[in-house]
Amino acid sequence: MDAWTGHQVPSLPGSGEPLALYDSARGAVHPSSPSGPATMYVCGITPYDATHLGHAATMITFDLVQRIWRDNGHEVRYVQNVTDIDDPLLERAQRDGEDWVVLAMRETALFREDMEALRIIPPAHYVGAVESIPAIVGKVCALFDDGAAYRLEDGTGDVYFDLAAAPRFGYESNLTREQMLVLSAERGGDPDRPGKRDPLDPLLWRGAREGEPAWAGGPLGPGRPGWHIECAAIALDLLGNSMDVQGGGNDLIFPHHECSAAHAERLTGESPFARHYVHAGMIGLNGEKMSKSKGNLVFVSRLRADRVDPMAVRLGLLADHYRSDRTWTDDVLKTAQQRLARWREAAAATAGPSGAELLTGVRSRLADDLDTPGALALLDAWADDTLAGTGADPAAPALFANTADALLGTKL
Ligand code: 5CA
Ligand code: ZN
Repeated sequence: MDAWTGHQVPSLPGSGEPLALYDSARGAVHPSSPSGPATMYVCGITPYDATHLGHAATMITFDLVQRIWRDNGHEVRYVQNVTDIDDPLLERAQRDGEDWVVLAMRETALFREDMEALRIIPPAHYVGAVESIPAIVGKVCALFDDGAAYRLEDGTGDVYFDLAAAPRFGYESNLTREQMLVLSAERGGDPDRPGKRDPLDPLLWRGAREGEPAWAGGPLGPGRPGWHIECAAIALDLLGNSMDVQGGGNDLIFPHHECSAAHAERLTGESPFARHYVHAGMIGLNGEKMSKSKGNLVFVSRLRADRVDPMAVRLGLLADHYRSDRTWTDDVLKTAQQRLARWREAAAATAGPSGAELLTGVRSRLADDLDTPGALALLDAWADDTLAGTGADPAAPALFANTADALLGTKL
């Protein structure tokens, strides 16, 4: 499907430092040193509701990864999916008496608008689950032929992945089996379902049910794809057997990224599927986790409708480190608005302290696992000094603005 429209990214003099990122599998920060093009797959939305600030924060995080790689001279191959068929979408459509296809189209369109407003560089490939069904069926059949999948013997036609075929299972999340069982039940798995070989075995293909959409599955029979194989199949087809970064929120560490790695690694015989599994923290509201059940979602589109500058939203979400679970409050927004106004004022000055020094500092902070609080502090200090009349570099204000734009996606 179509992505959204990108913006011109200013090029900066020189080049940045290699980007080091925290890898959930190894539990430490390691250099992401792409050889050739840098490849990244980010788990995108399930379009049954509007983009909230949590989605936005995660997309902004990986937008920075792409910006920093580009600043380092890498060609970036970035893929993002849309889970445009899954249980939550069907449940919401059913609840609201709406056609699930129309619901998905509408929310995906709104997401594109939000991403554009937030100046997120679009992925090269923006791919829906539905349009990927033939590819997914191919992968599930390959797993079947390889003895890594089995059909449940209850007449449903449901096909599961056999975790006995994944000896490295658990390396990505580093959780105990007890923790995995709890999270699997909470996050779309079905550990209590009778007939499975292992309670943690993930669904690959759901046989057709009365009243649910279904697609031809060849030897699998009619049905629809499981969630983890969707992301594994799309990434394998567009990025090859392995990639530099697989990204998403930290709610995807288990079971989603663990299972998609297990599927992909069995299909290719290569491990790891991703050289870095990178996870953004969860955004909450006023101290509570932002969730549909609590009804406390803050939508990007609502803020836009209230004439909040998307660049202030961006700065608010960058104010704390991407890996920390953090909350959105009126104060976070107010601080971001004040910062944006101050930066704009400073960018309009006729001279300021050394722009080259500022750029080197910002690049170095961001290369260190996206230390945005550190980068913002340097830009703040430059703006304060400039507004206090310090510094005589006439090229600095333009370089300041280009640095904020190219590396942080913040147009001043
Ligand atoms: N379609 C799947 C991924 S394949 C999915 O998780 N969709 S989602 O709509 O629930 O989330 C879209 C992206 O936003 C995912 O990367 C998810 O991890 C992230 N995300 C969801 N909620 C939050 C939140 N509160 N804070 C930060 N990121 C979030
Ligand atoms: Zn995914």
